[in-house]
Amino acid sequence: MPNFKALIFDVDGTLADTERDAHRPAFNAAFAEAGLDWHWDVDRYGQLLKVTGGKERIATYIAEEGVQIDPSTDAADFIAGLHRAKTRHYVDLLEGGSIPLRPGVLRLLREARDAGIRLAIATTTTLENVSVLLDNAGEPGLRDWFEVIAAGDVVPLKKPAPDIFLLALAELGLDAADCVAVEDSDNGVRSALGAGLRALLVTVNAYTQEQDLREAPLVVDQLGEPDRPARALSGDLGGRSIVDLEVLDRMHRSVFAAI
Ligand code: XBP
Ligand code: MG
Repeated sequence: MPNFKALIFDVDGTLADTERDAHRPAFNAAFAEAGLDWHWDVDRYGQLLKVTGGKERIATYIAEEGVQIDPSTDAADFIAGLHRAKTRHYVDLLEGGSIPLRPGVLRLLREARDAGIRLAIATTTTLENVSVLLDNAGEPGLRDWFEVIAAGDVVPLKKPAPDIFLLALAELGLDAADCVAVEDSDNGVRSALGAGLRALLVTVNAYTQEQDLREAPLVVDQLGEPDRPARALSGDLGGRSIVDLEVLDRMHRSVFAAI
């Protein structure tokens, strides 16, 4: 039986590769619908990912490009309207079922659930977006596997601030030392560590593989499946070829034993 009680997952980039092929096209569709000539290609979007949160990302783009907004419109309302349209496009896209969970995600969730490990989410994106991802992941009822879904604008500050992980911990009623967090990015690592979640697994993706993730005790390319071994980029899989509860338990014990 693992020594930790809950797993807290990030969503975008961690549960699924949503950024490049779902969030990005949804932003572009919203811009086109609003008659804007903005287009975020894969590289530009990668730069903009330094800012978490869709509304915050649009505001950053406006500032960086020096875009002039009609002075008769309230900038926050304008951004919120674009973001609502973006969410609509995102939901449409995911309802089409085109974004699968990353390798090993369902396997690890199932193993944790069967072992009585509690499951939670701490994400910057909206509850609507989390729900549509989980509801279209090919596992009926998957959303209900998560006891806590902390998402979006419910906290004052988004990642890299620790607020959303602190909220997930409060809703679980657990100390950080009783949990393992799973993230994909440097902003997520800072957020989790800021909340005291030192037992932290990072599964990188194309947008985050070059980031400085040294503070995480274990970094892998993906969680792995029996026919698709996981590779440790830093830290130790202890000779195993997939990230399972045994790997996470060893990582958790070594992090908290070191205190
Ligand atoms: C995810 C994000 C999100 C999505 C867009 O960060 O930054 O902003 O890109 O979501 P993390 P919204 O994985 O660290 O939580 O447009 O719904 O904000
Ligand atoms: Mg992420």
